[in-house]
Amino acid sequence: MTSTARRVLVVVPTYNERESLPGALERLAEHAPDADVLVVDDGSPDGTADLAEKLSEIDAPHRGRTAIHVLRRTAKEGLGPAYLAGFAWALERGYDVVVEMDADGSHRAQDLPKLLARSGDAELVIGSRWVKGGTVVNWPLRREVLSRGANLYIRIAIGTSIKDATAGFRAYRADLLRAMPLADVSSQGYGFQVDMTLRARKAGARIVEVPITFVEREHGVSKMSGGIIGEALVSVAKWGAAERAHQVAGAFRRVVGRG
Ligand SMILES: Nc1nc2c(ncn2[C@@H]2O[C@H](COP(=O)(O)OP(=O)(O)O)[C@@H](O)[C@H]2O)c(=O)[nH]1
Ligand SMILES: [Mg+2]
Repeated sequence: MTSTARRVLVVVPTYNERESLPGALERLAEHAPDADVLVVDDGSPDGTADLAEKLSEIDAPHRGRTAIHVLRRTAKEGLGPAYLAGFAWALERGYDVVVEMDADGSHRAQDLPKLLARSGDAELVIGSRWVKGGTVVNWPLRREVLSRGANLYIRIAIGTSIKDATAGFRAYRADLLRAMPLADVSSQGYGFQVDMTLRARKAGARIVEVPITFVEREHGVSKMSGGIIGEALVSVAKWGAAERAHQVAGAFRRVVGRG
């Protein structure tokens, strides 16, 4: 069989996304009718999980074979733990490809086939705003400057050529997730994405970026705080220093001929 027979799970973390979720799921069913969806909700007070469960019972016109599952978590613990729970759920059920995708419409379902097409030859495919052909719609200049600046800082600090390491629209091959140590991932938000990128690199993964169009949400509010940005920047400095120390130690061992 060709790669189209792979089983794909799209993990969609939600916190108060009642207004955005129905459209996001509808577009997913339309553009990726063979993928299943797992909504991972952290006890949204607005009833997002109940709504997701209702939607899973409706026969949407485009849904095809798509199943919508809901994983209810009791407390808001942040994006990282929600994704880790979603990955574990996917691996237990034998999915071949696991996608990260926001519920707020920022990640367009019509870009997903592009990501999935590349996941045949790359273990991690990043939907990138900052490679040629990638773009952002409805972002104020200061957000663009912040994201581009943060990614430049990451490139320099950890020595990577990846242009959008904070991106949250990704396709992981399950074999990569199985090979990555995930038990000690404690980072949140943007830091989680960078952390996962570094871990994928360490696991020897082929990582590619494909250009996407990122559309700022129309409904609801961002859950990312200044604290989450700060956490990411501090973590990157730490990881960068550790990488450098590792490289220096390696060079030293080569020079003195030990190992
Ligand atoms: N389950 C869960 N989802 C979250 C949490 N924080 C954010 N999300 C979801 O993660 C996605 C991205 O968050 P968002 O606030 O849009 O971040 P931004 O696009 O970087 O401003 C959205 O689908 C949110 O609902 C959380 O603590 N738990
Ligand atoms: Mg968003």
